[in-house]
Amino acid sequence: MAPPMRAISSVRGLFCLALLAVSTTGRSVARLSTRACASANAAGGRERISINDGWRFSRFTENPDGLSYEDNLKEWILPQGNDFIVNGTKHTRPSGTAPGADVEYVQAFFDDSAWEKVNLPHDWAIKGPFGAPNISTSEGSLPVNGVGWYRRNLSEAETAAGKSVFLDIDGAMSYAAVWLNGELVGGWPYGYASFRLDLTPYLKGSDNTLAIRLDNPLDSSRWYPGAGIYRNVWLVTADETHVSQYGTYATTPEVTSESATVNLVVSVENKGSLSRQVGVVTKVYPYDAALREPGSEVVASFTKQVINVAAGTKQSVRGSVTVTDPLLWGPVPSQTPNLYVAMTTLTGSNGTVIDTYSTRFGIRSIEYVAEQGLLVNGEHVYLQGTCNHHDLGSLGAAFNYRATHRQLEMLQEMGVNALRTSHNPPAPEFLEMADEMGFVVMDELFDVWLEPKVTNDYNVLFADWHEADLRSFLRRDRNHASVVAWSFGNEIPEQSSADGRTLARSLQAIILSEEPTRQTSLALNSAKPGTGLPDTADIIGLNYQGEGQGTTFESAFPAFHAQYPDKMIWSTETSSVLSTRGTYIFPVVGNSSTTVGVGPSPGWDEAALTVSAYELYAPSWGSSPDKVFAQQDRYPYVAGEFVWTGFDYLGEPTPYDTGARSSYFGIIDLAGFKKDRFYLYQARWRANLPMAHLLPHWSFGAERMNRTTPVHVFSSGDEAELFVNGVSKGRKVKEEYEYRFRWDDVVYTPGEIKVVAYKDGAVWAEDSKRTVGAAAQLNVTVDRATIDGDGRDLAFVTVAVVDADGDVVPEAANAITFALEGPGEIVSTDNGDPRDMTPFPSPERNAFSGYALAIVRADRGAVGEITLSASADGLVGGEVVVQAA
Ligand SMILES: *[C@@H]1O[C@H](CO)[C@@H](O)[C@H](O)[C@H]1NC(C)=O
Ligand SMILES: *[C@@H]1O[C@H](CO)[C@@H](O)[C@H](O)[C@H]1NC(C)=O
Ligand SMILES: *[C@@H]1O[C@H](CO)[C@@H](O)[C@H](O)[C@H]1NC(C)=O
Ligand SMILES: *[C@@H]1O[C@H](CO)[C@@H](O)[C@H](O)[C@H]1NC(C)=O
Ligand SMILES: *[C@@H]1O[C@H](CO)[C@@H](O)[C@H](O)[C@H]1NC(C)=O
Ligand SMILES: *[C@@H]1O[C@H](CO)[C@@H](O)[C@H](O)[C@H]1NC(C)=O
Ligand SMILES: CC(=O)N[C@H]1CO[C@H](CO)[C@@H](O)[C@@H]1O
Repeated sequence: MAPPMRAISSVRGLFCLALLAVSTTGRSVARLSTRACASANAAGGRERISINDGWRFSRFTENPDGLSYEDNLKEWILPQGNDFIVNGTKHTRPSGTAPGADVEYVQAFFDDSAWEKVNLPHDWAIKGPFGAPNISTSEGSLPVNGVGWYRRNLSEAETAAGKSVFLDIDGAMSYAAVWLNGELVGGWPYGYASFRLDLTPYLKGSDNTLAIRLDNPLDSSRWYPGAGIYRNVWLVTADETHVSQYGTYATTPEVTSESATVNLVVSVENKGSLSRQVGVVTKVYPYDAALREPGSEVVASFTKQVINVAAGTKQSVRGSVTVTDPLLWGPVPSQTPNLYVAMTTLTGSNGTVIDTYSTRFGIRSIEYVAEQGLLVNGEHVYLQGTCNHHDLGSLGAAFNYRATHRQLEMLQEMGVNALRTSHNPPAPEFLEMADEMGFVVMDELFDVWLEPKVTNDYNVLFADWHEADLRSFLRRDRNHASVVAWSFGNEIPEQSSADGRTLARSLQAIILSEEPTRQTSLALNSAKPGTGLPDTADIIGLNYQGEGQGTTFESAFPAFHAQYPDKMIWSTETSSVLSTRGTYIFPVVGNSSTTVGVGPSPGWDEAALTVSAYELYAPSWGSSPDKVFAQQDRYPYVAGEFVWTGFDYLGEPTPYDTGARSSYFGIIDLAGFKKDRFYLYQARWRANLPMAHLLPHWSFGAERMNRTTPVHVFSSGDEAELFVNGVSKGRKVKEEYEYRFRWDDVVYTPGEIKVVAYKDGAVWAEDSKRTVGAAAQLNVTVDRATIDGDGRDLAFVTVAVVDADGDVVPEAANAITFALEGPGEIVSTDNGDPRDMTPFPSPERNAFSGYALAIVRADRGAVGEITLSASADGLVGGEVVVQAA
């Protein structure tokens, strides 16, 4: 046994491996990898380093190399899935020379100096321009198609006797094929999958050339998929006998506040040519959320087990420990997301450490109760969820830790406690954040099975890849405390057929055989009780039908509840309300069950391509938030809802298929500015937060003078009184099944509207809006005053167009020019207007409804002040200083 001090430092060293994946920035990765990971490595551990930097990239709209997955790569790439095929047929790598050996891009001698220098994660399409040839508006009109080649010198990877070297790619869009030193290693076609390649057999000393080919066919997605190596990439070096990829599986079958059973399976892989005797030891430490490291106190130790692992095989050991007085993981705000770390050490026959591996997990129980909903640690948690696409607005699909964290912070501010990863596996870090921040997650794979939604979507891969993709997804994500359900299909076209049922049963069987501790779900928009799919998944997941689509209140909940009395029901997709931030269209027609279908309708301005932000207008399948709330409240056995969507997202520009770049569904717009709807959800989901929010703005032109201009209020109070220019318009009580206060007969005259909300008879919150003056200046603010100078961390700079008194001018659309001084760059700008086709990197951006955004990144190694200034003709400009540290 090592002495105590050494034990702690080696614990930290071990944990660097997991921290690498969760650290905010490349800088902290570097810091950790030199400090802690180096010591772990010296102690015989593994090393996992980021290889995001230093790539060369080129995109080709015509196939430049004669390669194609379908025509010549497939047979060579299929064996990559073998580790994840249990029931199906494994594939054998063909003999002979693999394709691509004659392509110059894979050769060391190829001169790539004319190619673009890029750092990963990288989305080749996000810079635009919009209107890309051959790209549908549903894919966002951005140039996602074509073949992309990435090259990098892999001097970090070294051949060493007894070592294995792996390339871990968290996500590459799509049809990845990887060559090392001119030889095809393998690949993975599904663009949302994480995958590992064993580079060991292809390494040549430390002088290695890595080349990765991606291929995005046209019509492969119903939304903006992004393009490129858009997630993190890692190089893992370990002893050839090591803990396998996704090689641990922690479960907590018995949990009380006094004690918990933690079961752990550790899979050990021996890639060497000799049988190996291996000792497996695991200790459990609490996770220190503040330091983002394990604590030093061992709370439980698994009994050491010694196994013989034959050459070229894997072997698992199972153990069980009791943790007394466990700190449970649970969703905020009622619970705390405590985590633990299991540190596994493999030792050779003479006691030398040969591998170290950390597994972060949570101790918690989940129950799915048909009459009540989800219980976490015995407590009922009503699910206040959003559906989330993977893009990050103007940053595209390229994963960024800060941008993702900011989205989750905003959702939490609104009261969200549940996330649906619609409709594909998220970046691994998304789940790390969900664990740490205390969200529950419905983790989703598959938007289609065999029947397509668009020609080249996953339907072309399903037969060959569904088992590998499904098992790989489950193994990657199974240790996340936040994940409470596996969704294996969204609005699957075959949802009502007998064939669909057969297929669903086989997928359900795979999930059950791989990961039985969570229930499964499907998102069903048309299947009825007793038809194809509802019979198969554990949880009944309904898209829209539970609330009643359109204006009808005819709910599918009772029929499903009657037919499946033992299954929990949740609304996997709700509302789909559309709106343009800050845009109000008159007359305001309709009540809380208003829908507008498709086509010209009240609440829409088809010429302007806008939808009114009274937050009432949904397409034919949707419902206002208010109607969804009412239906959820009428059927209290329903576990909760996942609103479509938290944020606007690129592509699928409903309702305007032409003329818009992004959807209108978001509660928050593409730039991250809150629509009025944010406060309607906050009022319900954070009932104890005193808040009131008035709409519309009160700065209309002469054309609204003396005209009926309804005033609506979103408040967590139970009563509210509206004053128009000091005159009361009456005090209203929120009746049962009402979720907003409405004064629909207010006549517009300039001045001030003010609401006073009450709760239990006492003043609870106030809000007011007044008629503003002309735009006078730009008010520039930043989300964080200091960012890491690591080439990755971001500052989000907001510009508000304000009048002489500092009030936002609600319809301001001034042309703003951004400029930056200091060691950083403007990555992108936006304003949340779905119609704005200015390329995202442009430093010139019109304000929209009073606001514009610039995203600033500090250079790698930057220290000091970065000044971002904003100017506009006729206005006093503004600036903000961000410290890079
Ligand atoms: C668009 O599609 C046509 C027909 O398939 C093809 O000839 C052309 O090269 C494509 N253009 C681009 C820029 O992808
Ligand atoms: C233990 O065995 C390994 C090979 O398995 C060897 O590299 C190492 O030097 C040995 N250590 C000791 C202390 O004998
Ligand atoms: C494996 O295949 C057999 C025969 O096709 C089938 O009965 C069984 O349900 C399958 N198991 C899983 C986990 O898919
Ligand atoms: C709400 O409006 C719809 C038409 O949009 C109408 O059919 C319905 O009766 C109205 N409901 C109430 C309660 O006024
Ligand atoms: C609005 O109403 C007021 C009072 O009735 C009247 O004096 C004024 O002329 C009206 N203004 C317009 C633009 O109609
Ligand atoms: C203007 O900037 C100040 C900080 O400089 C900030 O507190 C205030 O909220 C901003 N106002 C608007 C309308 O953005
Ligand atoms: C991708 C990359 O950095 N390639 C470089 C590898 O090294 C050779 C020789 O130093 C350079 O010519 C390449 O540009």
